[in-house]
Amino acid sequence: KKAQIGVVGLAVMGKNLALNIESRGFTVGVFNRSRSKTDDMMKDHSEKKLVPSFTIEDFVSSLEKPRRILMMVKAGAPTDAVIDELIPLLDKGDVLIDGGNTNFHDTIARNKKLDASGINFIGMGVSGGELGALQGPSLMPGGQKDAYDLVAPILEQIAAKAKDGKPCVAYIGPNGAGHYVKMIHNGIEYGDEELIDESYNILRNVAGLSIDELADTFKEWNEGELDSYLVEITADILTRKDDLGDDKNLPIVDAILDRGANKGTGKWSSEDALAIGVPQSVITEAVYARYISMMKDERVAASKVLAGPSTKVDIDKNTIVEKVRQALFFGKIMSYAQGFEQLRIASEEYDWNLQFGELAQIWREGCIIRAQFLQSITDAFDKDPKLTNLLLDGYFKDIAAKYQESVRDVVALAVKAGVPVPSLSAAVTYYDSYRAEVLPANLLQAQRDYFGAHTYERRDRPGSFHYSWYEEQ
Ligand code: NBP
Repeated sequence: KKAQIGVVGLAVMGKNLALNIESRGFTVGVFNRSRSKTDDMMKDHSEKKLVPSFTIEDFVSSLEKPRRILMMVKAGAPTDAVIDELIPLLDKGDVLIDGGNTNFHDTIARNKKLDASGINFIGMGVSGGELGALQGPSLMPGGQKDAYDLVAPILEQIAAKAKDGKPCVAYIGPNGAGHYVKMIHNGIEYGDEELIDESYNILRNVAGLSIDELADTFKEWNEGELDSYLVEITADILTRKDDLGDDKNLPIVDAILDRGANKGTGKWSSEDALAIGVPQSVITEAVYARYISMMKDERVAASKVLAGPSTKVDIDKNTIVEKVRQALFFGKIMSYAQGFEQLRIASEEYDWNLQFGELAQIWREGCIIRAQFLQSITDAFDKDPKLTNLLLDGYFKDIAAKYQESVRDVVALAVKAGVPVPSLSAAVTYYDSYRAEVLPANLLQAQRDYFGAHTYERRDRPGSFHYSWYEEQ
């Protein structure tokens, strides 16, 4: 019997997705460049409906037609190498899915190239890490709609399910739309993490909460409107002790070096925000926060020579915790408002017709940013599918109004204390910019017209004007 779908690339993600698909009753063909991964997988799962192949030719012929192939290999050149090996073996109508963390520009180019030979190409964002892949990830497939329909029955079964039973997968849009949405998901993830990390830093290093008090605080927060996977794991992390060093009572976070790494997807979302002209400051500050954290040696040296504030700030431990909670939620709202604004503008720019409510819906479970909060975003777009900015939805507008005082207090406190809050301050700045009827861009336009004759528009009449700056008045 032929396999109903094939998986190429059996590292942790490919293996777990293949096992997930098999567990839903499908026969899965499996192939990996180096034989050892396939052998290991078959040794551990010999009783399962897996069809191993050891050459790419055998793998392709092990699949029923039209063939459905899921690639889970390293993004970039390895993905191109696998595609180039597969193309001559595939037929018109086959569906090739790239589930790697691929840059959406690459997906647009590959979709176009393959479409010319009649082979469907789906770029699919996969979120949820290795456990998600095995038990139910959030899936963001983009490509030809007909091709999506051919794989939808499988994807719907392997995806995570939200509380209302809906699978966390939906057709995102043509060509690179799926990988774009995954990229924004990852950018939002950077923002969420940075906002949590800044909140932790203020509570620990300005308010002086102990590590146990902090763990309890995050645990409590996870029971309210901040209920989310990232807050949940943060609470757990803060309870854990070092397992390697001499002091087994040392909190593990104090054993871990403060250099924040990244694999580039947050950077991509900021790059595209710049490219298409969207203010995406909360996420971008989160990317910068990782970059400056990497400059550990420079920071250590600078810490010895650069002065901080000399005044001690006075705070009441009891009120600060709730203020930080509100500031964190406010920051999260600004970050998602920017992320969804970017999706809206990208949808026009790249002609994707994205369904924003559906995107929030498929992020409710399975992925790293899963949170109760995403239901409120789904509800907002259900009420008004054409909503220009999340902040204009009644629910979010009211929370922003209610919590703005706290975020102002917390950011002011952090600045006074000399503790960096790049994303929280970007959040309140975005709020104040977005709600500003007048910004000082009038002066900017005068400057541009002065030095470069770039012209300016007027408040009282249409048209563009140039002022005679170099004439005496
Ligand atoms: P890796 O990203 O570590 O990739 C390893 C796989 O790529 C192996 O199967 C390897 O085969 C194969 N490969 C390479 Br490298 N070069 C190849 C080539 N030239 N030809 C054929 N195969 C090649 O694995 P992963 O962590 O399982 O991730 C797979 C994809 O899923 C990546 O794009 C990743 O970004 C994405 N992703 C990962 C996560 C996560 O949480 N890890 C989440 C979501 C998405 P070999 O065994 O022969 O070396």
